[in-house]
Parts: sequence; structure tokens; C-alpha cells
Amino acid sequence: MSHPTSPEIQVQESVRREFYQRLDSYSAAPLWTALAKLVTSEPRPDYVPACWNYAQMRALLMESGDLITASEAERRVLVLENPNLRGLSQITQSLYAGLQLILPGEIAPSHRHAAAALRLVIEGNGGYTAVDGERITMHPGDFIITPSWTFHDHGNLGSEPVIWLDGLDVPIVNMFTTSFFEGYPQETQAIVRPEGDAAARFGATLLPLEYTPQSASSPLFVYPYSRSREALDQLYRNGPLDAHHGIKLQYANPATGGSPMPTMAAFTQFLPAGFKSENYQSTDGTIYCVVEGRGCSRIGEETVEWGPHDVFVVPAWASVQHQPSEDSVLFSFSDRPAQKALGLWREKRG
Ligand code: GTQ
Repeated sequence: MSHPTSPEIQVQESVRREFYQRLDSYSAAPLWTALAKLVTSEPRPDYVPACWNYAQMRALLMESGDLITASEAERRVLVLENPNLRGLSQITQSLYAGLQLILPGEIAPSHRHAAAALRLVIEGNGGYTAVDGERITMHPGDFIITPSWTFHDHGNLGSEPVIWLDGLDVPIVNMFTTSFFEGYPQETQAIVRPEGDAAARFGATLLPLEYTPQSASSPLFVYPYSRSREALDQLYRNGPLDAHHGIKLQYANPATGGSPMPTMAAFTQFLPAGFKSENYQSTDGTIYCVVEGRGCSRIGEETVEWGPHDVFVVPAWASVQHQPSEDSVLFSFSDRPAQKALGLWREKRG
């Protein structure tokens, strides 16, 4: 059934243009010239696939260490800006990413904000972050969360630089114009629980008696790499591999089974050497960080080559195919839970 069409109005294009100009002075515009760009038949991100080479970024980060202290900078971070979103501090249209450096003896002062943060520890031992009154020692590969409005400060008690990847939902918070920020009265927050307390309460497949979640975020702040690596390894040995994802797991809030924070999901996956994943698309643009291994990924029409600690972006709805040349572990994060909560998330296999 086709719609009955009304006869076309014969009118000169210049007459229409003159009308559009008059509309403009009333802060109004015709929808019909904008509709196709406004409501697209499928996701059309304004940002592009990109990859940041870790050796290059590390050298720049160390250079920044000679220019400013963590304390003066508040956070000494090199923001990873999508090449098509320069000046916006966005790696995708909804997420922020950066590489943060803390040198031995330094402190990044305590503060809190509406934006939620996640960290993937990249290198160095002796670093810590304190979240909500408890200190967490960082080890390479650990996944750490800083839920919305929790005080957090970072420090380095060791003898080597500590570097991690930050992921924040700042563009989402700003899109909703819901940003708040507050400094803590002192440089470091009061520690009210011994280290490991949250892990004992929530991280041992046990829960406190009659526990009801008090927030939308996980009460567990650190997901140690040793445990997630072991899980990936065992599942690889048990098989089978998923054709699109290899062995892939999502980090979970142990009290709800949901994502660790309401706006961002994080994943870890093992891809054995020589594996070639099948094409996969999803609406959540995803930031990857290579924990171990080497390979390349075809992202739409482009191919990015990656090695240890490189960061790369797969835009929303871009078709992705991973081809590790060595046994590889990829960490990734996206805004999937926010999309799911709004009924918007979609995926396509093959
Ligand atoms: O560690 O609190 O990369 O507040 C950007 C903003 C890190 C942090 C960032 C932040 C932080």
C-alpha cells in the first residue's frame, strides 16, 4: 500500500529560501530540510575509529610529569580526544577517556563529582586510589570504579610511575546538565575502613546479612586482574569460543548482577593467537585498552594495529572484527547500561 500523494506545490526555490530566512529571525527552522540528518535510518556517529600508541602517549605523559605536579594539576591526565571531536574532551560522543600519571610520593587531592569514573591500571606498583573511605592498592590490569559523588584521591607510595586509563561519563552528565563538583576539605580523605573491607563484604560471592543496595553502583570498588585473568583462562580451556567475542565477560555489581555503575559497562575478553572474530555491531561505541597481546582490528573500512596498552575506539554501529596475532586480553568499556536503561541498545551479529 502506498500513501496517496497530494499534488506538488509549484514554487520557486528562491521563494522557499526567503521564507527560511524569515523563519531564522524568529529562531525557527523548517524540519523538512533537516529531517534526514536528524532522524537517521541507523546510527551515524560524528566520531571516527582511532588508536593511541602507548609508547608515544607514555613518553608524552612522562614529559608532563616534568611540567606539572599531580597536586597542581588536580589530575595529571592526557585526554584522549577523538580526532573528529577535538576540543570537546570526548573519545566518543558519550564518553571521556584519559591517561593519568602519578609519580612516586605524589598525591592527587580528594574531590567528588556527579560524573562516574572507571580506571584500568596500566603500569606501576605502589599506586592507590581511595574511594568512599577505603584505600585500594592498584596492580596492572585491575579494574577500579569511582561511582558518582564518591570522594576519591589518588597517591603513589611506591618507587615507580603509576599510569592508568580513566573512563568517565562526563559527556552524558553534561548532556543532561547535571554536573556537580566539590573538593574535600583536606588533601586526602579520612580512611574509615581498612583496605580489603569491601572485597571481604561483597567480593567473596557473599553479601552482608539483609543487604539492600543503597546506590545504583557496585559496593565493590576493585576487580583484581589476577581473578579476571584466571576466569578467562579457565573458560578458554573449557571452551567453546564465541565466534564474535572469543571469551568475553562483563564486570558486575555483585549485589545486583547489573553493571558496576549505571552509566558505564566494562568488559574483559580473551582472544587466542590466530583467532579471527566474526563481524559484530552494537550501538554502544566502545573504548578498548590492550592488557596483553598484539593484533589488529578491522573497524568499518579501517584497520587498527594494536599492542600492549594501546587504546582504540570502535564507534557506535561500526562493524568490528578482531584478529589477534598473539594470545590477547582486551579490556573495554562503553555506555551500554545507559542505553539499555533507555531501551535503545541494539546489536547485530554477522
Ligand atoms: O581521577 O578524579 O581523567 O576527576 C578526569 C577527571 C580523572 C579523577 C580524569 C577526574 C579524574
